Amino acid sequence: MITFSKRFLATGGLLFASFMGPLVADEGDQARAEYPGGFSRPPSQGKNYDTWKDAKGPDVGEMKVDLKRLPSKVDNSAREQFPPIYKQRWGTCGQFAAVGSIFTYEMNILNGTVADSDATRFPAHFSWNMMNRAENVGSEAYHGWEVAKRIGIPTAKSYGGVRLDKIGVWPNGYEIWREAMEYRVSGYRYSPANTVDQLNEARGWLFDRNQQKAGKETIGGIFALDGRMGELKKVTRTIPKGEHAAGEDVWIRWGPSGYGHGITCVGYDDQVGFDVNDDGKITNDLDINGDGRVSLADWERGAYIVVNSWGEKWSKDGKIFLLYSAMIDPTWKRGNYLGRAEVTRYLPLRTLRLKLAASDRTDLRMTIGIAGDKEAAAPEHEFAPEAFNGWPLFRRGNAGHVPIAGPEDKSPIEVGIDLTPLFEKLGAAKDGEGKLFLRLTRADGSEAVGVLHECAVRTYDPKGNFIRESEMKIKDGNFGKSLLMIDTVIKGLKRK
Ligand SMILES: [Ca+2]
Ligand SMILES: [Ca+2]
Repeated sequence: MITFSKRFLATGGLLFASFMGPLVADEGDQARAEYPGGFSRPPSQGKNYDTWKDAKGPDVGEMKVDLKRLPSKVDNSAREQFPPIYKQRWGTCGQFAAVGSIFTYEMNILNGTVADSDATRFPAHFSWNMMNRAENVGSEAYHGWEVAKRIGIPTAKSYGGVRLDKIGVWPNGYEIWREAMEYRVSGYRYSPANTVDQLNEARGWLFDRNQQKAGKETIGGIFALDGRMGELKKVTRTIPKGEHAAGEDVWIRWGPSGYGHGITCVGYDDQVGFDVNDDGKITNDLDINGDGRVSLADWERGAYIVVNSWGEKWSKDGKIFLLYSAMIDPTWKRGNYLGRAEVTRYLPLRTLRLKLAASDRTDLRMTIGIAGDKEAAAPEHEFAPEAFNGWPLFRRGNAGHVPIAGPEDKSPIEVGIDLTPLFEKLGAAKDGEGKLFLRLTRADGSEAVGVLHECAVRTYDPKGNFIRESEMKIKDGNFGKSLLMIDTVIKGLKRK
């Protein structure tokens, strides 16, 4: 099953072909962050968009790798923070890797919890339904991590499971959207693994993030991987009797054809090997690819441990080895990189609770503004939430031209939007009172219509406890044919 959409590959490949470096790197190349192709961050943000900017942890290559500490094997999927091996349906692989597995794992480590129930697991479909155009198309890991940065991810418990049984459904319930705000990604990064230095940094990340702490265990990180999955039989081998990990399967290369498939790299085993060139021995010091030098590309021993979302029975246990050398594949222009994410907790102080219907959620246009004077005629600061403006961040990856609740469902839904950053922009207000503005309309040329049923501002204390709700008056909630504008006085602001 190939779950990467042709359309995404075509645009990404054409736009970004010029940014891609040589796939066979110089052996001296150090570990470093890189944004390969169009699949590692949203092209709409331009070349200067730093996806690690808000992360607290050290960037790729900043920490010294201490090889002496690294054990010969690490498998983080055996940890209690790692969720079960899932069986995906539809083109959800990217989100099963990015959110279902990696986000869940990292959030449980951060929280000191274990991923043993839906209360501590995170859904693949929430972020998927923000970008899949309400169709069965593939996604990239960054889609999920950007949704987690900008909206957050609700737990599988409040969402209704790790997956839903229908494509394109948005959750109905303020508390689901409010809960999502708490669980966020602070930054994400991609790095190549084409040289021994880069491989060692990756092994260090898998072991303890290259962050040794005296007297304290640091739990290792995991990676998103994009594998080429066509003709897998040609590259899948079973480790023969008498060898380390005999009977297990190993990919000696990526598939010779096909598109990207999101999978999760959970560890490594330096002892796993396979006699790729069939010379009767497993070596790391012979030039087996005939390029006149010995490099990581020639290694027959040492493998990543990969979890796939094709069920726990796939390849015996849902997992497979991937030779370190397979990451160097000059036949695949897209290239292979390791993606990591840092997660964080966040509590909003002000939110907007909305109950609304809309005939086309991608054509919806919503702005929320604020002014530090309750008599103001116009906002001083304004923002346009991505999810309610057709996801401009993702360009063609949007939530589909369907009603806001999902395909063929015209009912209104109740959602929540974080207003805290908007209020922070304001700083202080005259007399401690200001004005909040909400504008609802539709995209130029669209026929979309909608109805705003309820609108209220909610206030929380810094510990996340609900303080109060102030409902805004709506005279006529219809929008689309005409612009809907409502405003309300906001109290309790810092005084100028
Ligand atoms: Ca050999
Ligand atoms: Ca060679």
